[in-house]
Amino acid sequence: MTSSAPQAVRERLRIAVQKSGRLGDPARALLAACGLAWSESRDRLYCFGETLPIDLLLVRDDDIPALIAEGVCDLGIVGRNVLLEQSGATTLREWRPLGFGACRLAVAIPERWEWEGPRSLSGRRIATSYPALLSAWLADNAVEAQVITLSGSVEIAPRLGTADAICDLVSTGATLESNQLRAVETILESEAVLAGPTAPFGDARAAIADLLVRRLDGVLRARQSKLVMFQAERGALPALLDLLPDADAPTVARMDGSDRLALQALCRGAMTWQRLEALKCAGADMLMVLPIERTLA
Ligand code: PRT
Ligand code: ZN
Repeated sequence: MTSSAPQAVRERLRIAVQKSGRLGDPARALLAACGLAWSESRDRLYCFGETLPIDLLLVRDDDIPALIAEGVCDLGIVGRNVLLEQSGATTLREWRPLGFGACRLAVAIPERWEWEGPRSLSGRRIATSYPALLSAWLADNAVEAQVITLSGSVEIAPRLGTADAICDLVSTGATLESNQLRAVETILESEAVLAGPTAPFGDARAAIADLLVRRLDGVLRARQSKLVMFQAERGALPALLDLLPDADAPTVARMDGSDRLALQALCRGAMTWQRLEALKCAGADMLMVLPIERTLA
């Protein structure tokens, strides 16, 4: 890999996306929500952007950091775990967390082990597909252990006797449980991210990337937000606003000919039944929670 490859001047942006696997479909759905549509090449590896000059290259997730570093692609959608494992001190950075593909990279040990903190791993063999992240964590914790790199089926290594513990991705924890392992330390909280170069683009791609990131921010904000609307007596307002600490600049209007107010606010936190009931108790009436289709800041 050469990170110093000369950057070709390009007028279209090329994004690397996982072809199949966990991140492929949600990544394409997210880009489609940003207004992108494509026609696919016959081998279905290249998608030509029809609505914007943004094309997709469909690849294995492990290849994405190198494709960006080599300038083959301009941006990529990849797990933070893969980006950090491969990017070390190179020219890539995380541009945006994307809110899907959440998991954590965790150290897990056999259920029967006593755990007394990272030093319990001293002199042990730890199987992982993330040797760089694990080695850095071991060094940070001043633990000397043997890192065994495996490309898959990491969780069965302790049962096979090829390792004492593992360091792997966990989401529900079901895989660990079915292999009689338990997670004891989280090394990294991960999710899908938009990855790109640290240096700005020096040509037409800069404006296209700006437009894409602005739309992405709008879609992500809309996905996280709900519009909350209700009516209340003026006197109840301070208590109601205290219950909406995540509200973006609430709009308060006086209703004609009365001391009642109509309020609407864009809230980023979850609008649970408990929260609505608390608002009701504090004097909110005619409560409504609406999904947001789109935002543009
Ligand atoms: O073919 P390609 O190389 O492109 O795909 P891949 O098989 O290498 O990757 P894929 O599709 O499995 O994962 C892509 C990305 O999804 C990862 O890099 C993570 O960023 C993210 N992700 C989120 C996960 C998980 N959740 C996850 N649970 N990746 C893998 N797992 C595996 C984990 O390795 C373990 O085997 O699922 C198992 C644990 O799941 P639970 O639910 O039992 O805890
Ligand atoms: Zn992979």
